[in-house]
Amino acid sequence: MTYTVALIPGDGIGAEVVAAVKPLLDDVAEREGFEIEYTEFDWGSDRYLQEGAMMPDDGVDQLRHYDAILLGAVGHPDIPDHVTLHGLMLPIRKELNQQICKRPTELREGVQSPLRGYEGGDIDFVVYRENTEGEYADVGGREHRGFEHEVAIQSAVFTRKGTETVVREAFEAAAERDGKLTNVTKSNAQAYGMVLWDDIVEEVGQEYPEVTVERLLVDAAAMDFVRRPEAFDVVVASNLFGDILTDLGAIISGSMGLAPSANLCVDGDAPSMFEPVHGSAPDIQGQGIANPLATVLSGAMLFDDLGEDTAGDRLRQLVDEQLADDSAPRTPDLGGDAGTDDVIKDLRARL
Ligand code: GGG
Repeated sequence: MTYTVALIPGDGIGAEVVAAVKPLLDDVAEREGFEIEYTEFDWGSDRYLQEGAMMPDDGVDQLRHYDAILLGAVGHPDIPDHVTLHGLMLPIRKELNQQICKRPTELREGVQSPLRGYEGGDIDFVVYRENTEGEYADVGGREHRGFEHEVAIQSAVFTRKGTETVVREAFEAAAERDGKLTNVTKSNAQAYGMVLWDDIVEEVGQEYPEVTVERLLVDAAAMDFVRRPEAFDVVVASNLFGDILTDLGAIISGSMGLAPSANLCVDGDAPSMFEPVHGSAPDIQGQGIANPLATVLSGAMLFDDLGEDTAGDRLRQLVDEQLADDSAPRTPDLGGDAGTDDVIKDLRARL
């Protein structure tokens, strides 16, 4: 079996980790009896600086026929962040109907959390983030630029279909896991979209009597991620809140360098996209010290999505073995002094 994967290394350390991880994915695929045929796309900020666009006009259409997409990161110190995000990552998610973003949050054995008293296994939840609308819908405007009466309007869009899609997926996950769903909104202050969201959680919840639903305002949720992270099982949140909470989740689980994500196409007629949660990190770009494990774990989610679960499990097992081994190489974000390539070399040797 040969799968086609569109590879978008992107910017900064995104390109570094994708290049490092690719041979490991090939090794695991070969062992499990399948092959990956990559097509690399040099889209991103360098292209923007030369040609004025992060990707070609028909970029998203070029991706449609692949089995999956692996993305590194976007972001460049000389380009405003909204330009890079809206020029590449957000249109791919939106136009390929990747309505669900799944972000597992685990404190793994051998990894130290900045939270006192927490050890490997103590934090283990998954965040389902609405991924194509909400606060990231490209709706709004800016008038009277530079004048005293300048005004900008940024609208959040919550559709019944989009909200129900992610909420249902989160209930399904909760029913399969520990039976607890935390619904995060700010419906005391945002009386339209977020109240619709809460209503939908209540409606869909009727179909899952085995799932206990907890409602938290996002400020309380942020506090509880730090105060009692062990209490979470499945979390469902809007685009913005899910984005913020999963960075917090990554840090309490040891490092941004360990957090994977999957942007899942819900209607099955376009590929899903897998990417580390971290960005392009220009502060460490070019030093060869970026942690590649978030991309390895994103690769594991990509394998799961292709139906190659054994290969996905093998990758997760390799990462777990490495992190549990005191003498294994670790990048500086995990307190070590090893480089990106050392970590991958060690994983390949373990295989
Ligand atoms: N690896 C993905 C990446 O570049 N993340 C940076 C970022 O700003 N992400 C925002 C988002 O996931 O919506």
